[in-house]
Amino acid sequence: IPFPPSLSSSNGGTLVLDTLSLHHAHMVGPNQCCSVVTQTISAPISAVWPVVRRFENPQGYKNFVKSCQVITGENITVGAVREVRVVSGLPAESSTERLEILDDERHVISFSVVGGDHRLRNYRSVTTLHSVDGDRTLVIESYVVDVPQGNTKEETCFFVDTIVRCNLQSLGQIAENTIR
Ligand code: A9S
Repeated sequence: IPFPPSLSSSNGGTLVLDTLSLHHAHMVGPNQCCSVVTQTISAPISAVWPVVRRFENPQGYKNFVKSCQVITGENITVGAVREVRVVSGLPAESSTERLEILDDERHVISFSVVGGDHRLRNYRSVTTLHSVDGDRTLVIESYVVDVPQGNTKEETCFFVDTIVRCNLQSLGQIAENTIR
């Protein structure tokens, strides 16, 4: 099932519509949910991308991450796996995540969850950056995830949207601070 359904055909011709159908179209199974969160940042891509692209350092802007270790060696390329430790107070302690896309030209990063003690099985997200007026950045982050036993799609999306929104707001503050 293409995502988001109403924007899935590439008939708009604008950059954002093309990007949505290219990078943010997920296969969504019957027991999965998907959503997209956007954030506009008052800093150029050149200030945002260096923060987002660091697969080995998600704690650079994700406040729920306590520490991170890449367990596949020095090379941060597609297939690299990181072990993320989560701050206390969340229904999780660790998450094992695989780098799926790292495109420095198009400013696309994607990872999938391959393990951990949390409830977000088969989580996969794609984050893309888009220049707006040269000096601002539009961040688009979409994801798909299994709906955990005992939860609804709505509850799951609400939980994940909240985390992603926090992450992107933090990213914005950090990038905006680097250009001040
Ligand atoms: O890390 C991200 O980019 C996005 C999310 C939704 C991460 C979620 C999380 O790391 C917790 C914050 C610990 C919440 C995972 C994988 C599971 C959770 O329950």
